[in-house]
Amino acid sequence: MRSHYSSQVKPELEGEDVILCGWVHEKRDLGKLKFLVLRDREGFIQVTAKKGVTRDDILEDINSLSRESVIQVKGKIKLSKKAPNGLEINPSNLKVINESGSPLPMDVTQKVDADMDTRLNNRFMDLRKPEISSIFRLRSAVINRSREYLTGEDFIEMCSPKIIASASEGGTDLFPISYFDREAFLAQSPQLYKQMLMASGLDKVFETTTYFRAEEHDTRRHLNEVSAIDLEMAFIESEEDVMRVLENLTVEMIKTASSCKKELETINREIKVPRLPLNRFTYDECLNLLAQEGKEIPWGEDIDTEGEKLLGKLLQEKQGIELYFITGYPLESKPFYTMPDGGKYSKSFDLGFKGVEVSSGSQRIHSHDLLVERIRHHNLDPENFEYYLKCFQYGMPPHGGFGLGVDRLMMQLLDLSIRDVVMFPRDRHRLTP
Ligand code: AMO
Repeated sequence: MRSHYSSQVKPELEGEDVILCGWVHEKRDLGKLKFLVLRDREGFIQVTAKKGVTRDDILEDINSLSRESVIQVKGKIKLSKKAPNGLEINPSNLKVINESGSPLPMDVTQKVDADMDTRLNNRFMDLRKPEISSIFRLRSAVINRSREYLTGEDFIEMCSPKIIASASEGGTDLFPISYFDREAFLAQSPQLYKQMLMASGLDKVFETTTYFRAEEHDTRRHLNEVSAIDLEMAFIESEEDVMRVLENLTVEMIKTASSCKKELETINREIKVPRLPLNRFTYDECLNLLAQEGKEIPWGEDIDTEGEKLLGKLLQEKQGIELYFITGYPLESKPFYTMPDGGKYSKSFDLGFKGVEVSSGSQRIHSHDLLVERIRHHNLDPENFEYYLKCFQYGMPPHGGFGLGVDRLMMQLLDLSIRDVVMFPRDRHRLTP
């Protein structure tokens, strides 16, 4: 229906006829002159109609059109110093494709700030704002790069089931569903499936995936449906091999974000690309750093949100570090599949980004008997994991992996809340749209 997007209309094309399609963003009536700003995916363009020059029916249509109606405009490109991009369209035809109702449920011109609920209730309209759609164009570029990078590193894309029979990350955060006459759950993660693939000989797999977590948190960093990149690799010497993939991948994703100049300009952000290798801090070092600031965390407990934030602030302000690993967590704080590291520690890591955990991973246990022991230790029943445990009895190589929360990464990258970077977020109170 269109010959050009607004951004493709350039001064060199002066005098040419173009056909543009989009929404009526704004209108201005100066009597003899009528202006209409047409908005499409790529930007804005001014349509200028003049009494005595433009056809009367077009002038009438411009008069009566409601904002946000969908139109098709055919016209000549004319250079104009007064027009926003230095050019305008003089219409020879205007087709009203679908008239918008009014009043509008929210303002698209950003003259009136809407609250988050109004924005999410009208997400289709919220997304018409370039500052909002830019977030998702950038997100798309970043995810695309992750897939490109990992396939380039010989990882095979997998697809794990989202309807599962038993918990993968502990039993408390599951959404139960009815599966014909049996109980089933929405998958918390592809954890058990990606590990099972390590016994298949595929060696290196990843998945761009969805986690379903029935966590009752209501914060700016938690959702109940999460996008993540899950990865697992076999024949590793230690979790260090996995960390190297994670740091390379994350920095590639950040680099891609930093190259999205137009989007960053639209949302008014700058992105710093971290240097490799990333800094590593042990859990014990982090506890010490926090204790020096008066934040005591008993050994063995998770670093809570407040602690994470404080740590992020300290590293950023004192050492200029934004992206960092925390290694050597207490075994007790990690899931049953995590490889122990000499007694009370584990071969695990988290990736922190400006005070928020964006990824966690570990080397996994590959010995069947130790795994059964750890499952029991976590008060889980090995019988429920029979299909998983079987893979450990017939040739399982040493392996490890991570889950990288894409929503969290985007949120930290752009200094926004998690709801800003997810098109249709799911939280405790939101099930529509
Ligand atoms: P974990 O549970 O730490 O690990 O999840 C991995 C990453 O996913 C993101 N994430 C979330 N983001 C927003 N809201 C939530 N409710 C939420 N829950 C998790 C975080 C987190 O770092 N199987 C392991 C990964 C592995 O070891 O391979 C796992 O799921 O960014």
